[in-house]
Amino acid sequence: QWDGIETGSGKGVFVGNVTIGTTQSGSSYQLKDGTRGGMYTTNLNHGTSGTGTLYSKSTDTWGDGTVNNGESAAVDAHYGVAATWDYYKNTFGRNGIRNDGVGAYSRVHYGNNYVNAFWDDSCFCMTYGDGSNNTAPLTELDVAGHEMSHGVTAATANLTYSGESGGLNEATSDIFGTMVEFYANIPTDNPDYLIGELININGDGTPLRYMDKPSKDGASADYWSSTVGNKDVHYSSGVANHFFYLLSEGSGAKTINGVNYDSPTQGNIAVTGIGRDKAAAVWYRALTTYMTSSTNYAAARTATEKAATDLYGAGSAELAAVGTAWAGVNVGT
Ligand code: ASN
Ligand code: ZN
Ligand code: CA
Repeated sequence: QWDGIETGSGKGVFVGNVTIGTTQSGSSYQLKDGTRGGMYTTNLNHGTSGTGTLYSKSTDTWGDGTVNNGESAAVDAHYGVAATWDYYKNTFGRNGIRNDGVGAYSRVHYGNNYVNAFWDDSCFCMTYGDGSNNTAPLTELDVAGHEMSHGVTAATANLTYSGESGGLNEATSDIFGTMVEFYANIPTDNPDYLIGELININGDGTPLRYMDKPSKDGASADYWSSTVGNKDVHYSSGVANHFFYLLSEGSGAKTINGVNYDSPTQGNIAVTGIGRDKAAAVWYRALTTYMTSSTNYAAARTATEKAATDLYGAGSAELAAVGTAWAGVNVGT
């Protein structure tokens, strides 16, 4: 499954036991992948600026799965970049975030009690906080895929990060973060349509976001309305996350990998799913071919319909499903 030369052995907080791409330099080993654009992982050691210190040690064994061992979060981050690289490469032939063969690097242990992770185009890097009390790192796989996908969006449609285009930008990250999780399919992270289900960010075991029915988080929109663009981009994203779930899996109740979903639709329209791989192919083509910085929900419908026509044909069931799924979230033409 993996493209890299996995020489190191690691145990992450969330990924568990994994092999990771490392580099031998003299008598030491570095958390630097020999392939995948040379991506590497550094330790900010609670600082908030700079490149951080490249992880380096005398053995090629990293982390022990506990948060007390700072290498464990680094293993998660390092694995997350590899999984995201491989997903885009093997699914779409995309050669890195910018499709230029350059690997992004990751910084872990940002600041103190920092409950977030973020992508930054200016350093072409991604960064993870350690969460509350510095004991709950944000280094879950769908978060890694989410953040790196912000880089893909910036390099393609460049959806403006406010209003409806901002919701589409955020949803694009949730969609591909989720696809990375399904692609990796590791035993410690059962793939699902939930975002951040392992990091316990709410302190009560609930995920950060739900794609089948986004309003379950108490704030996200299930359906388009003329005011949805006034919401925070992490809530206006709900419309597109919901669209993606419906297009993949269809409306109504369903159990996938032991997780129960129940996806409603506007006016109870019945949506038949086309599967997540086809849905992701439609979104990726729309993102990289038709969406622009100012794309709103109505234009996203048009973009995905063009993409589905390109991929599956003008008379295809896939194209019809795209229209029905958008209708199901109240996005007309
Ligand atoms: N983790 C957040 C996100 O990727 C950071 C932000 O607010 N941009 O959406
Ligand atoms: Zn985001
Ligand atoms: Ca997830």
